[in-house]
Amino acid sequence: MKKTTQFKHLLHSPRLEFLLEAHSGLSARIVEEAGFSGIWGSGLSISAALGVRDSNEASWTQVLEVVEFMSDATGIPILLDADTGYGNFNNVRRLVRKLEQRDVAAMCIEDKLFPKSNSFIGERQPLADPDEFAGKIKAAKDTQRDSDFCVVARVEGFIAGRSLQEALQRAHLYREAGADAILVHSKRPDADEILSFMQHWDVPCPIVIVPTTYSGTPTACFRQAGVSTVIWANHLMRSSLVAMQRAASRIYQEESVVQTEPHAAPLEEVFRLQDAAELRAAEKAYLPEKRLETVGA
Ligand code: SPV
Ligand code: MG
Repeated sequence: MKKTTQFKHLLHSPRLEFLLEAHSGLSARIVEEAGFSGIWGSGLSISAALGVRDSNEASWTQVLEVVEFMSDATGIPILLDADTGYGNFNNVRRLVRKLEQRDVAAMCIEDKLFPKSNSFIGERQPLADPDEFAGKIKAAKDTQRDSDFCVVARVEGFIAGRSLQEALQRAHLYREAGADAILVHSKRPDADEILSFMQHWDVPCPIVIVPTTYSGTPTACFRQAGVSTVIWANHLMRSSLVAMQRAASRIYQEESVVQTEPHAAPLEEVFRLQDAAELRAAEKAYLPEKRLETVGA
């Protein structure tokens, strides 16, 4: 099944679905192997892995390069966090074309201003004019060639300290503009904003949430509230960060890798994740006999 169709089914499945963050080809493959049916191409994690801030410091083509590696490495759909769409409706149109060419199933755009800031930094971030943002959604939907490509519209009203009423109004407007799903974001330590939004959301349009600050809320609450999809947005990047810091400091202090070795993945595991076996087989099929010895096949 096409990745776009897989993602559309995921959004509309009667079960609560889960996406896990990835930020590279390797981490994307790890998400797929763990059993997830989809990947969140996190702007925060991709930026962090590139060593820059989540403020559009990585250009959109640099993000595209990363997501292309992720897409090539996996068979499950990717929802790319495309921030504000990297410009106006015209930039969004070009982005949709490029994502479709790279077999990225869906994109999420948020109603903030370019250059954006991460939602957990600062207070009262400026929001986009809702009508202008709705125009971006319409432009994206009019541009896609594959009818199953999905556009998720992200409402940042709660992040900017706006009311439930405004969040709902924006969500309705974006839905009418053609959004396939609405992502409602919140940075409260509890799920109150999300659950009250869900109580008032009476449209058959899937709702996606990102329980990072309210991760203590039992998942069953989201299921009960009728949420479509949960995004675990940054947990591979943050877990790998801790593991790398530990390893780096230990190796530095001990001037040796002996103690670290047992905690590191064996090289065979790295080769397996890279699918080195496929290359060995291809070499046997395509290289002349006399070259096989030199490549070790
Ligand atoms: C991301 O993962 O980049 C997100 C989610 O947009 S958040 O960091 O919560 O804004
Ligand atoms: Mg982001």
